Amino acid sequence: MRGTVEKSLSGFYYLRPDGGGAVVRCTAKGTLRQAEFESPLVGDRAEFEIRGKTALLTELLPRSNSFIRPPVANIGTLVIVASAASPAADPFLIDRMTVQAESVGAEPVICFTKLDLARSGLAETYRAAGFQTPEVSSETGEGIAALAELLAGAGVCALTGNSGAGKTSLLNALGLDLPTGEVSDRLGRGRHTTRHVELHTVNHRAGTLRIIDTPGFSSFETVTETVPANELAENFRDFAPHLGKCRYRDCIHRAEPDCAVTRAVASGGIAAARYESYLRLLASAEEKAAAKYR
Ligand SMILES: Nc1nc2c(ncn2[C@@H]2O[C@H](COP(=O)(O)OP(=O)(O)OP(=O)(O)O)[C@@H](O)[C@H]2O)c(=O)[nH]1
Ligand SMILES: [Mg+2]
Ligand SMILES: [Zn+2]
Repeated sequence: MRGTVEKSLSGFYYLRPDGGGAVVRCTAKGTLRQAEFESPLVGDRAEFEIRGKTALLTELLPRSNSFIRPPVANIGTLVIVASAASPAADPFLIDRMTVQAESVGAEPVICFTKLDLARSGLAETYRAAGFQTPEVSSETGEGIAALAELLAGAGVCALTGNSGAGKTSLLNALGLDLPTGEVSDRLGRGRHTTRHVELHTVNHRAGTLRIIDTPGFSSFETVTETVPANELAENFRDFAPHLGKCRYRDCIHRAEPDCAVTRAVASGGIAAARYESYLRLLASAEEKAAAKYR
């Protein structure tokens, strides 16, 4: 039988059989458990067998993509959730996530929450960069129907972003009833309310939504995946109109003369903050590559 991993907890994988039916709790075949890179992720498609009272996940089907943080697979849309109020959104975190998503062929959508409290100036920046930027309030419901429309045709979606940004609240606004947590007044940080990754199905007027909720990042965490330096620029969609127009074919768009990207930054065609994120990611990719030879 085949199904989709909806949750993984304490060594068990919870699979929803294709065609519906109750979730089946499986253990994984020994070889799957041992090889770290092969361990099942939420969103994975898998074969399983029911043997008497127990069920066994026997094989993972090929993935269309996967992420390390959050640990999910087969993602159509990565919804980067950013608060317009507290906790303050971190543009560098947003940019890192857009690059991760673009590099594995998932569509990044940047969703700004807490619209009832404030409007994020970042929405315009990201819209201009070519992203969908739904602005919503889970409190008043503003923008939620439009978000549902956007996500209904978007494959399996995964929510990511800071703790307290309002990921779980979005699912509740779409019709679920999950626990959420306050943001600390003093530090403006979330409380890490969501503790595990789980694929939820929401039956909405707009269609059936399949959305993975994930534990939020803390404010200082770094993403572990690195896109190689020479592939970074192609994962900034706002750079696309300018690529291939630099003097040097292998231009890294930093200090080279006659660079179309830095020219676009100077003329406002590329947002300075996006370019700054590019330079930071470039430096860390180079550092990581150099560390390999030490
Ligand atoms: N006013 C307002 N508050 C919101 C909104 N969305 C979320 N909140 C509040 O923000 C706090 C954090 O929301 P959660 O949904 O738990 O945040 P999360 O991103 O799931 O956080 P983690 O599970 O820790 O990663 C809660 O107190 C919510 O009530 C919103 O649109 N408006
Ligand atoms: Mg949560
Ligand atoms: Zn260049």
